Amino acid sequence: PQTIYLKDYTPFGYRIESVDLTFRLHPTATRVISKIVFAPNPEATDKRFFLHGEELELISATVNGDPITPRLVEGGLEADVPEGPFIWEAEVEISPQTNTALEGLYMSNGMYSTQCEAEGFRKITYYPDRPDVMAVFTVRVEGDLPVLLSNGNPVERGAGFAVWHDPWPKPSYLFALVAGELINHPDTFTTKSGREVELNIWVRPGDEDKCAFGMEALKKSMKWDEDTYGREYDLDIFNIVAVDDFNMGAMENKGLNIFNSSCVLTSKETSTDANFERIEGIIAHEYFHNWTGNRITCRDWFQLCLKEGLTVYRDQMFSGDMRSHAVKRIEEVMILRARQFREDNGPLAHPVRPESFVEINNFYTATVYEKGAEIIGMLRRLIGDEAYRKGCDLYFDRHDGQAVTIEDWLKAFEDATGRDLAQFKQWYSQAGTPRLKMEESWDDGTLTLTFTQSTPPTPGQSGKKPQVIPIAVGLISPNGDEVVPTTVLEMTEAQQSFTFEGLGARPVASVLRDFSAPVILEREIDNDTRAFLLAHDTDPFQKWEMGRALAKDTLMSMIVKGTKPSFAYLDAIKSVLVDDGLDPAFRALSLGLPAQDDLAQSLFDAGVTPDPQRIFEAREELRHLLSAHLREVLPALYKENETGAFVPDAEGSGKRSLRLAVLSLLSLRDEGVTARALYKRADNMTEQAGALQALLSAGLGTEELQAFEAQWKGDRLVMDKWFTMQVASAVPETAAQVAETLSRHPAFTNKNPNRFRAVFGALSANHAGFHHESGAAYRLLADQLITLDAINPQITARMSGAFETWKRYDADRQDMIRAELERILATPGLSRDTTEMVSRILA
Ligand code: BAL
Ligand code: ZN
Repeated sequence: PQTIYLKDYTPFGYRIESVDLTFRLHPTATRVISKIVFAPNPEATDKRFFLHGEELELISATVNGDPITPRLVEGGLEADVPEGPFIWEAEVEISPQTNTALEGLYMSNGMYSTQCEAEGFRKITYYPDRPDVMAVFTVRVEGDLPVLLSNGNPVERGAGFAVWHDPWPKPSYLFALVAGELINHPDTFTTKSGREVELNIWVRPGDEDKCAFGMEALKKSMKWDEDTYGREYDLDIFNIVAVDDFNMGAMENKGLNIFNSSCVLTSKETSTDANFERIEGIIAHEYFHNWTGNRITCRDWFQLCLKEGLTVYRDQMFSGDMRSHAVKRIEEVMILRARQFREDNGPLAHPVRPESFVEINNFYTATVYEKGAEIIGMLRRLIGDEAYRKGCDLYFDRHDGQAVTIEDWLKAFEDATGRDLAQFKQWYSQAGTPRLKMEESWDDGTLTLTFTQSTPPTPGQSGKKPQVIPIAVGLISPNGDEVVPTTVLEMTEAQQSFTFEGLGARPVASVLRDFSAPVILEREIDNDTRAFLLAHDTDPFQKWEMGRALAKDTLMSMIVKGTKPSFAYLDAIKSVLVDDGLDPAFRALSLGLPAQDDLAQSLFDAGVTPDPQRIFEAREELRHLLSAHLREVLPALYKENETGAFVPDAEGSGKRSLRLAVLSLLSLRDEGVTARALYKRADNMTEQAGALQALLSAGLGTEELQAFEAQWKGDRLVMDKWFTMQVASAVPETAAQVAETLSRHPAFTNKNPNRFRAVFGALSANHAGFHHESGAAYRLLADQLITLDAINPQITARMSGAFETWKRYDADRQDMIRAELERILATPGLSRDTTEMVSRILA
C-alpha cells in the first residue's frame, strides 16, 4: 500500500462550482447520477483530472454532454477535459446491501445510511474526495420510503422523492443521506438572531420515547455555542438520525448528524448515568463541529486535529459547564492516561499532526483527539481566557468557508495576542509524553522548584526538543492553608527553576494543578505528603491525584515487594469517603483503584516485567482490604446516598456513583445480599446494571445474569451491556472461554460494531484475562480479527490496537503475541487498514 506524506500536499487542479446528485435507491443496485461543474483552479499547477472512486460500476460518463471513456486507474479514474469550465456527468451503480464495511452508502436494519469521513464518498460516486475541495450540493433522493434525508434545507418533497439543497460549501466527507421508515422527535430552537430552526431526532419505530434527553442536549449545545463562542446555527433545519450499525460514535455531516444509536438513545430504564453523560457530550461534540470542522475544515487529513482536538476541547468545556468541571477534568485525565499515554508509550505513538499515513482511518486516535484537546487547553492557559476568545473570533472571521491548516489556526492566535507560538507548535509535531522531573530546595523563606523535561524516543523520532509546558502550581503551608494560590509557570527550556520568596514556613507544593499539561510528573514525594495534599489541597484534580498516587504506590509495593497495604492509604481514603463536604462523585472517583493496564505500564517503567496475574491478585486483595477497613462506614454511605426519582444530572449521578462504588465493596462482605435487593428493586439501568456488576465482581450474580437476559433480550443496546459485563468480570483463567462462548450466542454478530466491541473490546480490556499465560485470548482475538477483516476493516484495524502494549511483557507472552500478529499479517487479502496497524505494532 502507498504511503501518503504531509510534505507532498498539492492543491487539486479544479474548483467545483456546483454538485447535483440523484440517488435511485435500491438495496443491491442503487444508481447515483452526478452532475458537477468544474473550473480550473488558478492556484494549482497540476492539472491532471483525477477523480477518486472505489467499488463503483461506471455506467456512463460525459463531459459537456459528450460521452467519454475515462481511464480507470488505481483508486479512481482519469479523463481529458477542456481548459476552461466544464460539466462532468456520470452514472454509477453501487450495492448498499452488501456493504458491510459501513463506509460509503450502506444498509442497516432496512434503512439506508452513509458514512463518508474520511474517504467514504469515493464509494458513492467518482469525485475529488479530499477535504480541500468544497462545494455546494443539491441532492435528489428517490426511493419508496417514507423518510428521505440529505444535507442542508429541504427544497421539494413528492411521492417517492425528496430534494435537499445545502447552501454552505462543504467537502465530500460531510455528505450524508438517510432513507427509511423512521419516526421523528421534533422540536425547535430560536437562534440569538431570532431565526427559528426545526430540530428532529429520527429513530426506528419503537425508539421514539428515547429521544427527549438527546433533544435537550442539542438545544443546550446550540445555546452554549452562542453564549461561549458567539457561534450561531446556519440552516433552517438540523436533523439527527440514530443508526444501529455504525463504526464510530457519531458523525457531524452538515445539517444531518448520524449517530450510532448507542450515542443518542436514552431512557432511565435502559441507559446508565455514564451513558447519559457521554451522550450529552457527543451530541454537543457533533453540533460544535458545525463551526469547528464544517464551516472551517481541514486542508488535508494530516490536519485532522484542527477540527477534532478543538471540538473535543469544546465539548469538554461544555460538559464541565453542564455538570462539574472538577469531576469532568478527573475523568478526562483518566481517559487521556489510559488511552493516549498508552498509545504514546508504544509502537503506535505518533504526533498530534502525523506526517504520513497509509490509511487515514487509523489516525482517528486518542492522540489526535485527546492530546489534540489538551493542546488547546494549554494554549488557553498560557494566553488567558480573553485572548483565547479573541484568537478564536479572528480564526472564524478569517477562515470561514475555507479548508485550513494548524499554521492558520496558530497564526490567528499569534496575530490576536502578539505572541510567538513557534515553540508551542512543537506540541503538534513531536510525539511522546514528556517526563517532567521536579526537585525542590528550601532556603530561608525561599522555595525553589527546578524542573527538567525530557521526552523518550518514539517511532521515527529520536531527538526530542524542549516543549512549552504550562505548570500550574499552588503552595500549602504546614497548617493546611493555601499560601500561594494557583500560578502558571511557563517552562520553555530543558531545565528551569522557579522561586517563591517571602514564605514563612516551608510549604508543600501542589504541582500540575488541573493537570495543566499532558506530561508525566516525577517528583520525590512520600506517602505522608501525599496524604497531606489529599486532605488539604484546594485543587480538586490534585486532591484526587494524591489519593490515586497513594493507591498506586500501595499496589506497586504489594506487587513488587509483597508488602501489606499501608494504613496511610486506607485511612486517607476513609477520610475522603466520609467527608460530607466533598461532592459524592469526587468521593466515588477517589475510591476507584488504578487500572491493571496502568499498573502494568508503571511496573514496566520502573524496570519490572509486569505479571498480569499478580497485578490482578494484588488489586483484588486491596479491594478486600478496603472492604474490611471501611466496613463500619459502608452501610451508612450506602443508605445516605440513595436518590429519589431518577434524574440523570450531576447531583443524582454523583450520588449513585458513590453508592454503587460502596456497593461493590459491600458485596465482598455480605454475600451479595444488598446488591441482590437493589437489583430486584431498581427502576433504572444505572442501579440495575450497577447491582449486577457488584455481584459479578464478587463472583456472584449467575441468576441475575439470566434474569437480565430474559428481561432485555429485545433491546440491542442493553444486551451489549449484558455481553460486556460477563467478559469484563470474568476471572483471568476463564475470560477467553467466556468470550468464545458468547461469540456463539445467537445474539452475537460481527456485523454490528457495537456487539463485536461488547465482547472483544471487553476481552482486551480485561487485562489479566487477555494476557493469561495460556495465550488463549490472544489466539481467540486474532481468529476473530482475521474473520472480521473481510467484513469490516476499520473495526478490525482499531481492535488490533489491543496488542500495542506487547513489548511490556515477558518473552513467552511476546512470542505468543508476535505469532498472532504475524498470522494476522499473513492473511491473504488483508485490508490496507489492518496491514498498516499490525505492521506498525510489529515494527
Ligand atoms: N468526525 C468523526 C466523528 C467525530 O469525531 O465527531
Ligand atoms: Zn469530532
